[in-house]
Amino acid sequence: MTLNAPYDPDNIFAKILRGEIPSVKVWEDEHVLAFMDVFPQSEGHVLIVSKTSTARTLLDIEPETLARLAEATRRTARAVVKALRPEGFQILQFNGEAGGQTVFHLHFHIVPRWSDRPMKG
Ligand code: DGP
Repeated sequence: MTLNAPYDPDNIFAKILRGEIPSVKVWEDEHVLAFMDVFPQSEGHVLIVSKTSTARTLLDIEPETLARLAEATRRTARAVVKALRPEGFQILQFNGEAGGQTVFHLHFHIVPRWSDRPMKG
């Protein structure tokens, strides 16, 4: 799958956004949805997606939409830190199959980290 392949409206996150498959939502507004990752790399692993954009990767998204997504990611990270008290956290974002991306609807990961817990990802 190349970086500039067309957006597939049947990708898993598009289905989640349409309510066709369930997700555990942690936060949403009209632009953004934050939900739990089903294959968490650590406790509290959250994904953030745009509800309006059909960007597959960071290269496709409009600056204004990216700014909204980034701020929603920071807001959600604050809530995760408050709730779980990790010692640190990672913001991950993968682009293209060779870049580790498996779901081709642009998203950010928030992965809480503790020094005494092994890194799964
Ligand atoms: P990435 O490699 O950046 O494309 O990450 C995709 C993430 O999506 C991966 O951590 C697992 C997660 N994921 C895959 N399928 C589902 C699903 O059906 N529901 C949820 N909540 N997460 C999913």
